[in-house]
Amino acid sequence: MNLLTTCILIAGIAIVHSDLDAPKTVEDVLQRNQCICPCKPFEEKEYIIPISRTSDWFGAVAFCHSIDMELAEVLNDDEARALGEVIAEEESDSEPEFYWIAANDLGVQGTYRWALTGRSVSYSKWAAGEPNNARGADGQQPAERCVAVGLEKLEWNDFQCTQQKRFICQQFRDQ
Ligand SMILES: [Ca+2]
Repeated sequence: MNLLTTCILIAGIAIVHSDLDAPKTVEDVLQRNQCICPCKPFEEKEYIIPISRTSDWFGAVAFCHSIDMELAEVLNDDEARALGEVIAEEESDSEPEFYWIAANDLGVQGTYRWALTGRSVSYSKWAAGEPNNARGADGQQPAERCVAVGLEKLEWNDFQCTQQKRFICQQFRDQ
């Protein structure tokens, strides 16, 4: 057997072996190539709460943009946990305190979307009885259309978008 034949034989064995060993499902691919899809989203996304600043919901969207961030989206349990950690680091002197996030139903009442992307809100952590689209005690106020996260239980509630609240911005780190 000359060298060329040996090389072809080895290459052939390698191909057959790699075929047998090839990933067969998306999960296989992701497990073998974790850099394709990081398992820890917070290696690439971070939340911040601008210090001592309150705003209505629209101002919160604008402020986050002004510092090259966007109002926070919370897409899954991992993100909810990370958001909770950022809120827990805050010192609060007023209770109960809420923080604006990007969810709103300004387009179609009852259909919640994320401000910037327009993606539907599929993951959510509504408090019991929320969202209630409340219109104030006299029933004459504009309906509640913008969502904030509560300091204590990290549950969501809808509020009138013109209320002044703290808010949370997000940004994606460069990979
Ligand atoms: Ca409400």
